[in-house]
Amino acid sequence: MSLDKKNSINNILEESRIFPPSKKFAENSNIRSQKEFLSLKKQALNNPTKFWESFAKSEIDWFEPFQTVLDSDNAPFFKWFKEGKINITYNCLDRHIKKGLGAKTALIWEGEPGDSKKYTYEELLKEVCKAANALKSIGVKKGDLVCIYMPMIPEAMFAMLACARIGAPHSVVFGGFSSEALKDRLIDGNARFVITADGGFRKDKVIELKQAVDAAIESGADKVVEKVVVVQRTKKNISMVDDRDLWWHELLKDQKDQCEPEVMNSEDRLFILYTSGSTGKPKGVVHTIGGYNLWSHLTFKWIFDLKDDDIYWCTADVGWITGHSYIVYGPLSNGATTLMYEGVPRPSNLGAFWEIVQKYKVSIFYTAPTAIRAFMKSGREIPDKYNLESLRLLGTVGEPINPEAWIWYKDVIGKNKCPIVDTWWQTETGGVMISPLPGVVATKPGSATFPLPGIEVEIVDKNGDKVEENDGGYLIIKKPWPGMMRTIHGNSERYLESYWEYISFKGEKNVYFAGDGARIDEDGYIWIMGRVDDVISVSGHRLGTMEIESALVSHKSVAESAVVGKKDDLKGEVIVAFVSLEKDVNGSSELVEDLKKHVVHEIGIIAKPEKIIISDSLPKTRSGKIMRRILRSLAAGEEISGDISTLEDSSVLEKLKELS
Ligand code: 7RM
Repeated sequence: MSLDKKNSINNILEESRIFPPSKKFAENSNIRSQKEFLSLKKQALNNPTKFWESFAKSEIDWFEPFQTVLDSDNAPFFKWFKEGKINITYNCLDRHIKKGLGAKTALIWEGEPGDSKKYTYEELLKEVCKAANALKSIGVKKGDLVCIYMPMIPEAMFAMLACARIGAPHSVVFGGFSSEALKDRLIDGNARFVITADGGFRKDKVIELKQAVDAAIESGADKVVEKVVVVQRTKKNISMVDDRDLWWHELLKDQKDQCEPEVMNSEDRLFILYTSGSTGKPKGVVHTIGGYNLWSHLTFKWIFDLKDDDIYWCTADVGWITGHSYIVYGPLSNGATTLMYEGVPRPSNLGAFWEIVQKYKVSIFYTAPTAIRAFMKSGREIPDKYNLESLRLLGTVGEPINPEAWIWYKDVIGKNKCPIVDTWWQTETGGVMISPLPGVVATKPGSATFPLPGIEVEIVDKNGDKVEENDGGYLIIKKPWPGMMRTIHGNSERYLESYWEYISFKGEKNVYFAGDGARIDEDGYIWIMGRVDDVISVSGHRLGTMEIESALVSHKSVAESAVVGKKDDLKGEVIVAFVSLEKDVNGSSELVEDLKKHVVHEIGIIAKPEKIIISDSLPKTRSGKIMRRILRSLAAGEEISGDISTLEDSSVLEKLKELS
């Protein structure tokens, strides 16, 4: 791991402009004074137990109260609110209805070919209960893992909440992952049930989800999967396997629309979500109910400054953590109106986003920098055609945002009246950790600003020593927080190694290492510099270089491979792969295409390499380690700097320079 490759990013993010919230926004915001903000921070610092206890009691409903706020006995396997009895769907649905909000719109759904639907809280609860009863009827029991592999349709939300209603943890797999990737996740999680669709509409194409489920089951997941429930979306022809496959609509038809929420323990699992790390296969990040409910709820409320009549839209897919926390659980737990859109930005539909904002009078809009850069590239003429007056707050997530894109977003979309919240967090953190509170914090373009109350962040070197102001270092989190991951499914050793043992922190144990580099400037603002491990981010999607390398090496013609990220104006990073071939295999452009296809088959379209460079050999140290630093420079077209004395055979370099 090294921080030097990130220096270039650091330079781009040198930025001194500062934007305080407008008077109008600040006056009406939920947390509006610096004093209030600082007082929250101070309370959290002085007495964290009391701080979390009071929010857990005031914001979340419990069937039975907790006694212990935080149990650190087996740290870093922390437990939160451990005696508490809870069901997150009660907090997301029933309690709002009891307060008379049953007729409020919970979900607005905008489908890709132009269809749309709305569900009130009452209607949503009924759908969830029917689905919950349907799952019970096919044998799903408390504790069973249910895999959800679906397009962005309301049933994806119903399915997640139905699982949570009956205490069956879900494992949502993004619809862009291939059957191979799905198979690995089904087997790793031991998922007995799959909920999918006959297809999904994406980028003018139909994605064949059911076929992928069939292929995953045929190629090995048959040893875990028993039943497959299929939502009808595209009405394309698919085959149904007797005794295994069931249509969602047939299964739900005669179900009762009432289902008592299962009384769960706070520390029971709510879901597993797979994410990429620097080594090995993707990790199944485990989140449990009580802490995650509080954290997704509270962060949503703080950061998006929620008002009763807000129309909130997060453009993520429910297959990612952003969709879990900020399309489903955070907004619903707060009784908000959340919008779900089936489409993703692409050249032919960039206007669709602003049409949706105009049509539904969206007031809070949350998206990724990669989308903003795509909007920016296609010109302001497109958004300028629409009425965006309803917007009052804008957010970004997923990768560092470059100041140009930030300013464009603020000006062209936000008409310079909307604050921007740049939110830093991870699958592992459950919810946002670093972000401005929009009514209080003056923002700097490209900085996620400050940690939220209760979150203690520091930037340190490898030994755990605090680095100097403006120096890059490792971002660590010094105290546990309710929304934190609990472990990696089936691999607690990896949980310890990846997050808790990497930095030897002076004097303190249980310091969480996020995998990101960052610096803190002279005003205390945090600037995220990107991953410091072998994780690359393509359009904000996390991919491990190891995963892609394994996919390449599993091709019969490939002997060895090394994958690096290359900076890209639109996508943040793109994938460049260097491969050497098996003896007697010759490189050709057909082979390169075939290798790209192979990676798409093994992982999914999001992992398709932009470029594959075939070479006789790869640059290695004398001890046989591939020198990725050199490959990164080659991919970027930069001069090779730094020490190359450990390189075993320097002639490799010359050859590679010609090829890249
Ligand atoms: C929410 C999400 C996590 C990684 C994280 C960072 C990067 C996320 C920001 C960011 C700079 C941000 N979860 N990241 N948000 N970098 N500024 N505001 O993306 O698990 O898929 O990815 O994403 O590197 O470690 S994730």
